[in-house]
Amino acid sequence: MNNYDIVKKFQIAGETQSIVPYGEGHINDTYLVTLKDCPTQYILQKLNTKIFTNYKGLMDNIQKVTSVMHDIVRSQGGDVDRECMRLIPTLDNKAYYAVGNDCWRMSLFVKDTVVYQVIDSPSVFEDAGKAFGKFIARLDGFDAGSLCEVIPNFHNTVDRYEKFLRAIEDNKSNRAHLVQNEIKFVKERADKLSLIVDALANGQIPLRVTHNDTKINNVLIDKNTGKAICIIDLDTIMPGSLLYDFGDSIRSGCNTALEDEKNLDIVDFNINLYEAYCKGFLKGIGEKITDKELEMLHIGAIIITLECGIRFLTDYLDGDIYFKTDYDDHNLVRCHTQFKLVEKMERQSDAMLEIAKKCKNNI
Ligand code: ADP
Ligand code: GN1
Ligand code: MG
Repeated sequence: MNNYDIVKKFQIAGETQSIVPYGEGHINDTYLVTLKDCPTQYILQKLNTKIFTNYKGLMDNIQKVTSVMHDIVRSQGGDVDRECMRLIPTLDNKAYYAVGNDCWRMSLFVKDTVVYQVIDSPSVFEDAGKAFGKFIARLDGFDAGSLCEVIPNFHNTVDRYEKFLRAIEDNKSNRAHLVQNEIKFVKERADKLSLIVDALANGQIPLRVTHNDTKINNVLIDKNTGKAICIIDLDTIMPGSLLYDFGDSIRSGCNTALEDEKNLDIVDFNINLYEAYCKGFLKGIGEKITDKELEMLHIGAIIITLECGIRFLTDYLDGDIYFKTDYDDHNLVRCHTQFKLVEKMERQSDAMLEIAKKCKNNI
C-alpha cells in the first residue's frame, strides 16, 4: 500500500495532489499532503512503532488531551484549528489507521507557521516559553491516571544511566573504546542524575501531566506575528515533571548552534535567551508552579541536557537503533553538543537560579 492509498483511508476534503517528506523530527516519518484545488493541507505521519509499541495507548492519550485542549481554547475564544493539534479521523472514525506493523495518522497542517531548529530572537523564545507554560497549566487537574505511560521511564534519568552502563557493557557496536572520554564525562556526574527522580519520589515536587518532548521545533510559530500558537508532537504526553519540560526547551532553544553542530566552538549556552524563556514560561504557568519547582528549574535544564547526551551516546554504543541518523557518527556529534552545553550551564547555574527568581518576582 503506498502513501496515496493510506491517505484515502482518512476523511480528507478532496483528492490528493502531492505527498512530500516534511520536517526534521528524529522519530516519526512525516509528510505534507496537498490536495487538488483545495487550500486545506494535512500532515501525514507514520508512527515509529518500534519505539511506540503501544501506539493505541499513545493515540488514546492524544485524543483525550486534544479534546480537553479544544474545549479550553474554544472557551477562551481561540481558534481551535490553529492553536491545538486537530486529528483527522479515518473513514470509520478512528484516530489512526493500522496496517501490518504500521500505524498512520493525519492531522490538520497549521498554515503560515514556522518551526525553529535554532532560535535567536528573545521575544519569539519568550513567547514559546509562555505557550509551553500555559500548556502545563491547562493540563493541571487532568487525571494523570487516565493516561498510559507511552514509554515507561522515558524521563527517568537514573534508569537512562543504568541503560547507558549496560550499553557500555554490551558494546554492541564495538565503539566503546572510541568514547572513553565521553563515558568519563557522564560517570563524573552520576550522583547528580537522580535529583529530579528523587524529588518526585519523596514528594518535593508534583507529578503532573507533561509534554515530555518540548524541543523548540515542537512549537509552531506564526510566520507573521512571531507568536507561538500551537504545541505539536504530543506522542509523549504522560505523567512527568515540569522540570523536564522546562529543561528540554532550554536545552534546544538556548543552544547557539544546531543540536548536531560539528564545530563545538560555535556551540554555546545563551543566557539571555534563558532569561527570555523563564519570563515567558513563568507567565504562562502562573501560580501553578511550586516554590520547589522554581528553585529547581536550572537543575531541570542541566539534567535533561545531560540525559539527552546520554541517550545519544547510548544509541551510538547500541549501533544507532533509536534516533534517525544521517551518517556514521551522527549520534556522537549530537552527544558532544549536549555535553558542551552541560559544561556551559554548570558554570552559570547560580546565575540561572537568580534569573528564575527574578523573573518570578517581576511577573
Ligand atoms: P517527530 O516526532 O518525528 O519529531 P513531529 O510531530 O514533531 O514528529 O513532526 C515533525 C515536524 O513536522 C515538526 O517539527 C513540524 O515542522 C512539522 N509538523 C508536524 N505537525 C504539524 C502541523 N500540524 N502543522 C504544521 N507543521 C507540522
Ligand atoms: C526526539 O521526536 P523529536 O525529534 O521531537 C526524542 C526526544 C529527544 C529529541 C532529541 C520520542 O524528539 O526525546 O529529546 O529527539 N523523542 C522521543 O532531539 O524519543
Ligand atoms: Mg518533533
